[in-house]
Amino acid sequence: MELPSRIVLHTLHMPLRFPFETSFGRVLRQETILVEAVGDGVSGWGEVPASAQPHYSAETVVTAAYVIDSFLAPELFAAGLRTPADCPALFARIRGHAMAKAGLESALWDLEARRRGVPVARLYGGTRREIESGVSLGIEPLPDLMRRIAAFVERGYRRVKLKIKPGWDQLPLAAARKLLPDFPLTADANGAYTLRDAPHLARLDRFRLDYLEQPLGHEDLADHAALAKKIRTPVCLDESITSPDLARNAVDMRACRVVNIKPARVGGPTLALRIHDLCRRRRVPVWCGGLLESGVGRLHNVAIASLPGFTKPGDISGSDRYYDPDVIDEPVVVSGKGTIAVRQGKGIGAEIRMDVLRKRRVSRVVIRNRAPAR
Ligand code: OSB
Ligand code: MG
Repeated sequence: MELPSRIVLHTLHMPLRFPFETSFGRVLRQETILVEAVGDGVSGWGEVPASAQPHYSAETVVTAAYVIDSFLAPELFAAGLRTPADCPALFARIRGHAMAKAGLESALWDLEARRRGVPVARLYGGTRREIESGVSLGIEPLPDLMRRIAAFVERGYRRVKLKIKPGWDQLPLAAARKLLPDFPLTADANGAYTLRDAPHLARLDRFRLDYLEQPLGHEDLADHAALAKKIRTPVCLDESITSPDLARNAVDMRACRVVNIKPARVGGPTLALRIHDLCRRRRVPVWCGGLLESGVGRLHNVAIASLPGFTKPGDISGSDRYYDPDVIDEPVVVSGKGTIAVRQGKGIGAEIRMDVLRKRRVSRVVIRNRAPAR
């Protein structure tokens, strides 16, 4: 592909409509980077939903901006690419920094799709015209949580996930199961338990969760395999799956029976598709997770979730779950039957609201391609 002439990093502070609390902390504002790849007057957009603190992963918006500016963009401008699918090979010498790589690669996919006049979902190999939506609900007082669950189910959402931690698991799950006797329900511990908690986690089996997400630490693959033998609920991994190799190892050693694919966590769309493909060959269902993305990352996730192996509703909710206003001109909306349309317009299928971007922006870095035209 023709390289962009410049890359612009827009760091935004996006206030959340509601505080979001997980086993690792409570956030009131998401910090994210919108990556703009500009070529011939066309802008392609990607997102680095890294947040301010290295709690979910080691990255933050500051480390990601540094790595894109100092290593990834120079590598891209020096070597060029045939297609954005070459990004993982091009960036292989730079270790880690998956979200930084993902943001840059997705901006290139959007740029390429807009130049060709096709939806980015088509370039990713998407096959569905709509995806099933689900919602991830944070830790909050039980009455508020119950009201929120009821509201999302009422609006058509197809699956509800509750954040849990030691001391906050039986109670919310029992209440949710009582409210929704047969509804797809899941729980996410974000690594808050250890293998010693196996007998306790086995007592969650009675809630018939579709799966239990990341119960143990992100490095504890063998412990997850041991836990999986002690509980009936299928284990799903999130934080542990940082690459196709880890996904293959986790599945083959039976550490999990379900995989949460977050394109930002695994290093971008191409690696997400590779994990999708290897799980599909092994008949392991996958679903698309999120990291509180603004509309830009959200629309890339919708496009990726339109691939055939994404057989479970994931964490892709409407724009209004977190933000008002969102940075895209046509917010992501969930239909009354709980689906989100895969955009058929060019690229991600929306334009950026420059008024919102300017209002939320706290820094802007321009990285120019100074290499002679190739
Ligand atoms: O573990 O899936 C997670 C949000 C931030 C960090 C980690 C996680 C989450 C979510 C929400 O569960 C996902 C979303 O709605 O984007
Ligand atoms: Mg998770």
